Order: sequence, then structure tokens, then C-alpha cells
Amino acid sequence: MTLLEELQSHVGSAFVLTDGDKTAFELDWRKRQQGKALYVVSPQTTQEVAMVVKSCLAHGVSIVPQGGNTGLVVGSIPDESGTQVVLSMKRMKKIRHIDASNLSLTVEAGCVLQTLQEVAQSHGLLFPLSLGSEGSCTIGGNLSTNAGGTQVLRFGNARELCLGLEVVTAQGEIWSGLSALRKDNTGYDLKDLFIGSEGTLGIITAATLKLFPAPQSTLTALASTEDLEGCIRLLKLAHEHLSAGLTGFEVMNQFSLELVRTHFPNLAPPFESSPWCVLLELSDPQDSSHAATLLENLLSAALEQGAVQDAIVSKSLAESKQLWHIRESITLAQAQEGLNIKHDISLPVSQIKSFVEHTDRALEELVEGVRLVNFGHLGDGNLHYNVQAPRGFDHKTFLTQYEDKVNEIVYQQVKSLGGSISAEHGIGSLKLKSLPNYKDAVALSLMRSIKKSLDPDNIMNPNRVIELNPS
Ligand code: FAD
Ligand code: 2HG
Ligand code: ZN
Repeated sequence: MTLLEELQSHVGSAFVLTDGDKTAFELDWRKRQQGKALYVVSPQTTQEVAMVVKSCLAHGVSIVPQGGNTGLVVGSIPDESGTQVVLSMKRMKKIRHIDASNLSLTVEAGCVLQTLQEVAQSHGLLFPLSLGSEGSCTIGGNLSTNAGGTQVLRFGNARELCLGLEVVTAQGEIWSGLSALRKDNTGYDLKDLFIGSEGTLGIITAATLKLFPAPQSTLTALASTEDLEGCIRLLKLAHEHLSAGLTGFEVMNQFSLELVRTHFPNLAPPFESSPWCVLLELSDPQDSSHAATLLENLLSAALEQGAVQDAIVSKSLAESKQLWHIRESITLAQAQEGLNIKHDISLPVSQIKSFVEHTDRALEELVEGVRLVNFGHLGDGNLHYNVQAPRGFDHKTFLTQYEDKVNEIVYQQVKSLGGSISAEHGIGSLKLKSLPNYKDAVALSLMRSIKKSLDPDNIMNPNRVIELNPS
């Protein structure tokens, strides 16, 4: 049988796209690259995934797993060769089991993150992973990228929220590792190999995840500060006043909010002339009056010490959602402004100020009038230090002319201060060539050994994350 006939017999002809309408699976979210798929296959069960992998392996065809295709590093679309199969996980979306006493839930990989949050909520529980793309990204994609988001400072990355995995290996075998245990020291932790491997080692088909008691009250505040130093001082105070109640701490520079104002006038972010704003969230197991007192005390101290200039506190769930909506719209607003250079860097919080001062200056020297969209998860030491062409400069030309130089400046500075060039989005193909310059050589060699051992035929998302034979 041909590969096509085998795939059609495994999942049904209706779920193998051959030509025509494959574009949605071939274009990356940022519209930076357009690939070409041989076929797009959408299995509905783990058994079907295993059969698809076995057939692709037998025919020597490589596989690109895809969830919601919201990844920002060009890892979930096929290359341009027209020889790769895209394996879409979107039909595998069942909630398999909820164990409220164990505070855990087992779900299939294609389940959309927001659906998962809503299911937990309907049981009076919380699944805390939260990203701007939650309406379309999948839990399988979240685990494969070890996604971060806005609740990491309290609950950790996707990795920390995962108890067990079910995986189809590169040989088409099914590893049933859906443990719901919080303690299990019976050898190597295999799930941690697959989490964050961006589809290069196997296909995550289901996961058992941690749930948490839902907080009684959640309050959101927006504070304006004169500079980044003010944001950092507020972070320290927030840790002291709120301790584990601090569930979100996001910063946004003036230009990020200006982009939101321009492209989404209805959202109207407050504090128009403030150089920086902080969005801060407090979750509390007690009623909202207790939370309000805690937040008031924090903001009074911050105002008194001059860390912040002004602050507002949401008075309702709707107001709180509106503030978060402003924050989550920066990525879209920036996309509408035009092609741009993204950096998803992390540093010890103590090095953030020095990084920003030095890099702002170096970039302005390189390109006069360069516009910096600097925002992100300061509570985790993670900034989205994004770079937009000067006003009036053609965006495509800007990228061609400056992307490599800009990356070099940013990454060298990150390296010299002990940081990472990818805090949460991963490597994909966009940072494939940069990684060896910024990661330990022994670590890279161990990564190659793992890849070669788990996927000796190199059929799982090749040329993503790690180059096997770098030139
Ligand atoms: P995809 O984009 O489809 O795939 C991502 C990678 O995982 C690819 O390498 C793919 O091959 C692999 N993969 C997907 N599913 C599987 C599977 N089942 N098994 C094996 N491999 C698989 N990311 C953050 O970390 N934090 C944020 O705050 C954040 N905010 C975002 C906001 C916006 C508006 C957008 C567009 C993106 C944002 N992202 C963020 C990036 C992105 O949403 C995350 O990386 C998300 O986890 C990707 O999920 P997905 O289902 O879309 O995966
Ligand atoms: C976020 O925190 C995402 O909103 C996207 O990680 C960041 O657009 C970006 O660079
Ligand atoms: Zn982010």
C-alpha cells in the first residue's frame, strides 16, 4: 500500500488532507513562514496516532505534530519540502477522568486550554495555566513547549503542572505513563524528557494534570511607575505583603500600551503618559474584603515609598478581565503594527535593570528611532523584549537588514548576565541556529544523544530544537 492508502485506512479518508485547503496548517502564527505539507492527518485515538507513526516510519516520512498552531518560534508547521506529514491533534480532545479528591484530571492532548480551565472551574477547582492564546492553544502544545504564561510565579510552568503522560514514541509504541502520583522515584523521569521537547522526541497524546482549590477572591490592580526600577521595587513589596497570594506580576512599557491604544481603541489602557505599568493579581482563599485590605496595604506602602505613582484596583470581575485583556492584546497589537523581532528572554530579576539599560542604548545606537515593545512576566524574570522598526521604516526590509544584528546584541547581553534566550516559547526552527552559541556544549551533546536514542530515524519534527549535524 502507498503511505496515503495506509493513512486513510488508519484514520478515515475524511481526516487525511491531501491537497487544496491545507494552508491553515502550513502558515505559522506570526506569518513569518509558509511551509508545504505532504498530507495533514487528524487521528482521533491514541491507537490511530501509533498506526500513523508506524506507517510514516516505514515509508521514511517525517512528522510535524501540531496542536493549536499558536507557537511563536516556527515549530509546528512543515518545512517547504512538501515531504512532511502534519499530525494535527485537534480531534483528540476528550476529558478522560477527573479525580477531585486527588486534585487531578486526565485529558487528551488536543483539548483547548480554555476548555480545560472551564472544566476544572465547573468542579470548583482551578487549572492555573493561563496564556493569551488559551482560546486556541492545546494542552499537548502547552506541554510540548513547557508553556509559561501569567501564573508561573505562583504555580510554575506547564512542566510543574503535569503528573503523568501518555506518549506515542517515534517507533509507534504507546507509553502509558498517565500516573496521578505526586511522588514516584522509580528511575528516570521520562515525562520530563517529552515536556518541552517541541515534538522532536514523540507525540504527547494525553496528560494527567494537577488541579488546585479555586481561590475565594481574586483582585487585579494596575499601577503606573516612573521606570523599571519602580516595577522591581513594587515586585519586592508584593512578595513581602502578599507572599503566596501573589499570582500575577506583569510589566508593560509605554510603547506596548500605545500599540494597544492604536490598534484596539475600545480597550483604552489607563495611565497614558506613564513610562511603565504593572498589572498585579492577588488570589486569596478568604473573602474579597480580606484580599482588598492586603492589596490596599501593599499599594499604600508602594505609593509612600515612591515605587509607584498611581494605582487602580478592579472593582468587579468585568473590570479585572478588562485589565487582563489590555495586557493580553499586546501581541496582537504588535502583529498588526507589522513584522517584528521577538525576544523571550529570562534573567535573574536582579539583572533585569542593567540588561534593559544597556540593550536599549545599544539598539538605539544601531538603529536610530527603533521602537521597543518591552513587556512580560517580570515576576519570573521573563521579558518579551520585542523590537519594531522605526516609524515609517518598511518592516520586511527592517528584518532583512537588522534581525541578525539585533539578535546578536540582545543575546550577547543576556548571556553575559547569566540569562536564557528562550524563557517560555521554545526554540522551534527560528532559534535553531542561535542555540549553540548560547548553550553549554556538553548540554547540547547530551541533547543530541537523547534525540538519537529516542528517534534514531529522525522522523519526529526534524531540524527543530537541536541540529544533529551542525555545520
Ligand atoms: P503548536 O503551536 O501547535 O505547537 C508548538 C510545538 O509543540 C511544536 O513544536 C509542535 O510540533 C509541538 N506539539 C504540539 N502538540 C504536540 C503534541 N501533542 N505532542 C508533541 N508535540 C506537540 N507561550 C507561553 O509560553 N506563554 C505565553 O504567555 C504565551 N502567550 C501567547 C500569546 C499569544 C497571543 C500567542 C499567539 C502565543 C502565545 N504563546 C505563549 C505561545 C504559544 O501559544 C504556546 O507555545 C503554546 O503552548 C502552543 O500551543 P499549541 O497547541 O498552539 O502548539
Ligand atoms: C505573552 O506573554 C506571550 O503575551 C507572547 O508570551 C509574547 O508577543 C510576545 O512576544
Ligand atoms: Zn509570555
